[in-house]
Amino acid sequence: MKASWDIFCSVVDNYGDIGVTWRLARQLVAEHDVAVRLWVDDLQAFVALCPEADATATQQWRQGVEVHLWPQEWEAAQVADVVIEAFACKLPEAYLLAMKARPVPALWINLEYLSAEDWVTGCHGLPSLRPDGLKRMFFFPGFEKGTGGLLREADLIARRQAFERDPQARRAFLQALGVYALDGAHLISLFAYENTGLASWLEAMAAGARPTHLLVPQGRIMGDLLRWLDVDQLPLGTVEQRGQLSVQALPFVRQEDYDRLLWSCDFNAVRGEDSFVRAQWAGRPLLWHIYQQEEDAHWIKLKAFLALYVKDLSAPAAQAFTELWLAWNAGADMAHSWNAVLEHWPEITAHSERWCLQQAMQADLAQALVLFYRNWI
Ligand code: TRH
Repeated sequence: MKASWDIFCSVVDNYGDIGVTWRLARQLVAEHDVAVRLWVDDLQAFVALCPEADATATQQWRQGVEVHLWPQEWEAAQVADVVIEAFACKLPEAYLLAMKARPVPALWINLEYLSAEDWVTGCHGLPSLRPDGLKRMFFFPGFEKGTGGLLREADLIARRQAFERDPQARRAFLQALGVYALDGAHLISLFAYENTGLASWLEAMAAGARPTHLLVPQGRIMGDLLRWLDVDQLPLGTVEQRGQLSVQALPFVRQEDYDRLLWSCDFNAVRGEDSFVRAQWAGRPLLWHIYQQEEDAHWIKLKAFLALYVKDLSAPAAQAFTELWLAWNAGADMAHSWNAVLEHWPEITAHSERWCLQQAMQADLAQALVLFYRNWI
């Protein structure tokens, strides 16, 4: 009989919580032949990533995953063999009681946020014993040996590389989105939170030596963009031109198409957790807008990743790249660091692919979870 997995996801805000858990659920079903129930408390966010989903259904099957609306009143449910509590989302009391009563204990895993900080390897896989006798294991995704790795479908890199070898596929994908970029223009995607640094970046691109076409999926950065363009709206399909910069809004596309968008661009600005990882798998230069945490805890996380990422770049390229990321996350002026990054473009581009292939040598997160379970039983 297949092992059963329950994944619990509470959508705190935005799309990262459901983005990660939906991706993990699909991969477990597709590659590890397990039965997965995904419990989500906000189906609207789910529908954004998987548009054929029904935002009103209490239960539905999507790509082999049994997706449930996380009920307000929990009735006794059969506890799965493996229980994933994503991002400490707090399991329902009734479910915990059922876990306690289970004759064969379930493996209870708290799937943590991604961080490149040093302490992660020391905490990955550690148990925490609770007064009620239940044991919860802490599972940390990460970039280095000794962590749980990153979410990556087994064929992802091969699919991306096949897409890159097929210019017609790229053109067709972009044209379906209404994108007709100039030959030779830098194509950039922009997915970010509100950012006061945006105007200076746009100015720099508008004044640049070569054309840039900026693609902006619907989202939180739109207000800053409209303000700089000095327009009330940017309807889908229209292109606003300012100097060397053309700007186009895109619809929020399904999760699989967002990958293709990243693969189609020369540079991707991403945010949060899942798009950040996907941009790394795209093997292209990226700019990360990290999710802000209380007491500025996110700066430590940002700098830890940067230190790791730029290690193999030349000193001037590493400096330009680091300054760009720091400026973006501080909402500061981007002009100087953007122009510096442009000077090191070929090196940074080659490094992005190397980083991707190096990271792809690690076991992926789904694989690591399955192995963790096997070792546990
Ligand atoms: O949306 P995010 O900012 O998500 C989060 C949440 O805020 C969460 O609470 C926080 O804890 C976490 O960040 C760190 O960014 P993220 O993680 O990149 O999630 C976005 C998802 O949306 C990702 O799965 C990619 C997907 N996406 C699409 O499917 N289509 C699109 O057009 C775009 C722009 C994104």
